[in-house]
Amino acid sequence: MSAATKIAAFAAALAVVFAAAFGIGAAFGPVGAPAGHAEHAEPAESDAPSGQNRYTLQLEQSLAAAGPAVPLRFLIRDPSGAPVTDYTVSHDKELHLIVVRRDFTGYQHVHPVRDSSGTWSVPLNLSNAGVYQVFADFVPAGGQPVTLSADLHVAGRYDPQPLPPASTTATVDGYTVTLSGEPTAGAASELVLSVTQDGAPVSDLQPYLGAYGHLVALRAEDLAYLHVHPMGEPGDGITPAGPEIRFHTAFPSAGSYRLYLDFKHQDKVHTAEFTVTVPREHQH
Ligand SMILES: [Cu+2]
Repeated sequence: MSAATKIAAFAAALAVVFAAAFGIGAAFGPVGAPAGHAEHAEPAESDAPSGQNRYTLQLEQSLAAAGPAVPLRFLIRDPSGAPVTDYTVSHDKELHLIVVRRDFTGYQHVHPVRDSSGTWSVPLNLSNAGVYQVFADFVPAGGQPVTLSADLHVAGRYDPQPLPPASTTATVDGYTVTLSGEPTAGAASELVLSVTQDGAPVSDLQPYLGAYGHLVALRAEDLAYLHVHPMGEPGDGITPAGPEIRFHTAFPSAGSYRLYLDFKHQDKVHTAEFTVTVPREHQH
């Protein structure tokens, strides 16, 4: 299995975590806006309820040569500047790394390994040149969830792709995934993703990092990273193993978003991708 398909979880697993994050969703909003963009150059710490702007993501190298397994190394520094070596496991992992090229292609959700000094490393599939955004999603021990991002520049000829048009169906590896729900700007939205294989509903999804599906949403305008939380978890007695997977998210604004659903079936992880348009006004 390639690094590109070693995709995994990022959202909060426990109902209590879900409840807490959901409750502050409106204030929490998108996170991980690119550092260095002028409009984000002066993050107001008081605006970050989790204090996440006081942590930093430091890539060892922000330039890389293209290749199918390019080693990436990085540190997470705490507000004092020290490398973070103590994390709270979320969805079976201390840290989830989401990597996507700025044109929303080349999506990867991987799990780096950490050494005792706090340096994380993971190979990335950077076969295609361009600027990638790297999101580190983690929970420092005793703290709130944090998502940080950094740019990774891959040298070579860049052939940017347009954002695919909005669609409620996606196909991947012989599966068709259908999206329903009413994405609403500035309010909680329930999204339902339904998985079929060769036209038949899939009702034997496998738990993957504590859930039947993991959904990452990125805002098309600025790659703001949205937290999306699965509803229910395997083994809770009420959450079915498909074909429907339900999520809660709060889209902060109208516009287009790119969604990436990871699900596991027959021992393989697949990623279905959607473009979603959140209408400017919601009709009640
Ligand atoms: Cu993950």
